[in-house]
Amino acid sequence: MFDNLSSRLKAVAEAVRGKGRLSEDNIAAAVSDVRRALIEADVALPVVKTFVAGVRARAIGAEIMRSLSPGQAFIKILHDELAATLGGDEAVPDSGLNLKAQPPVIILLAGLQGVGKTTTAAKLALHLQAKHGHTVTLASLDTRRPAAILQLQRLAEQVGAGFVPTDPAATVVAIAQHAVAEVRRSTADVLILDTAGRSRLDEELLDELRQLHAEVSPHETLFIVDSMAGQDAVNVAAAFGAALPLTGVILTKADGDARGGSALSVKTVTGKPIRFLGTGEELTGLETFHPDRMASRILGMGDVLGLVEEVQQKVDLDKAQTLARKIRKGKGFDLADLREQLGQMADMGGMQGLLDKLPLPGGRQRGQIAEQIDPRAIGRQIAIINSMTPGERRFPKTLNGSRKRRIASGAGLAVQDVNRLLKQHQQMQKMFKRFNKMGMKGLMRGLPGL
Ligand SMILES: Nc1nc2c(ncn2[C@@H]2O[C@H](COP(=O)(O)OP(=O)(O)O)[C@@H](O)[C@H]2O)c(=O)[nH]1
Ligand SMILES: [Mg+2]
Repeated sequence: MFDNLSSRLKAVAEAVRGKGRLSEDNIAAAVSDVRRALIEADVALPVVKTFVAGVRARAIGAEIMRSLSPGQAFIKILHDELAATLGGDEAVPDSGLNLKAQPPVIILLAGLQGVGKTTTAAKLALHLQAKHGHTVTLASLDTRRPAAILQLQRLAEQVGAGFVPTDPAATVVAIAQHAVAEVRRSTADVLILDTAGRSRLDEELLDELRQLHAEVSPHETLFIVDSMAGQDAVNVAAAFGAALPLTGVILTKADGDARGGSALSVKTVTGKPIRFLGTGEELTGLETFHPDRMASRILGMGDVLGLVEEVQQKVDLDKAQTLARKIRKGKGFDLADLREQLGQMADMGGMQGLLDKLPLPGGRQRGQIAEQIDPRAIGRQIAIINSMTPGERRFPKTLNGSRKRRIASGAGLAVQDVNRLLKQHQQMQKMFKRFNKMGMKGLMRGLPGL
């Protein structure tokens, strides 16, 4: 996702990091590299201008010249400017939507044809039902295409959401009002209205939406845009933004978007934050959008919180919490804990997707890490720990050469494998210690060294 933008900006950051001190000259060079990176990522020109001006103003300010580590300071500036451009720090509820209203809460989805409105309606229903305890009903206002109504009905069945049948002869407003009445009679508390799109912008569509909006007063009016539309998305977003009081944006097909230009442009153009990213055709492919975390991810600082969330969904929460508590209390992280972590990693599978969120440089190093989380390698590490006594797991420093040899042969491996595991464990211990002292920031700084 956004690989092109990400690798270009990471390269700029790397180059700056290498400089001991920043001068006005090398700041100017870095800023013009940033500009080029944004243009190549297909970011809208006015956004490029604002972004570059923001970076330059902050970089030239005393802030960076006086700082002890100008390279780090420049990366921080890039990060903050990215986060601001992607959406600023407006507080968004965990669910990604403002649903605190008298039910039924109505969510209207609008956008061009083929951008993923119908798919997103089902994804949202699944998200709200599975993670936030809502009961969702879907209704289709796409009266021109019977296939579109059927598509939504099938998706509703798949995600276990309610569905209000559409009378293709009725007006869009009448269908919506009927759906609202049906939902009032049901136990559902959220109604998602999927609308028709056109392949191109046209006034008739915008008029229909405007009227619909006025009649049903949705709580959330979300503009759905295809991430790969690049600069085109900007004009469409502006037109929808002018026609409808949008409350947010959902950027679909981010999984296939190497450039990232729409993500950076759409907030500025519509004035509304991205709320979700569509990240695949399957119905679980929806991510809540956090500007700050996305900025870190683009710069290769990792999305550690996103990672934690994802892992939480996949591993045993209790065990993770016990470990977190133990670490927080400063009770060390012994080899028995490591074995548990490794076991969970082996259970998780699909580690490749998680790699995206780790603060790693690309290329070779990423490949090496992918190798390290190879399930067979994890199995070997667990075998080593299994060959130790409980006392040795607790106090690995007590291991001498002959014990290491015995453990290695017990696990069917070489002494080097045992040493490598011990070293890795030491590094993790160090990292957790730093985490205790410095919180999340310390962890972020610790991870790239792993
Ligand atoms: N890769 C990918 N495909 C998507 C995503 N969202 C939707 N699609 C696909 O885009 C196509 C059009 O989606 P649809 O929901 O029918 O668009 P609509 O015309 O706006 O309702 C379908 O083939 C979807 O599977 C996404 O986030 N990632
Ligand atoms: Mg549709």
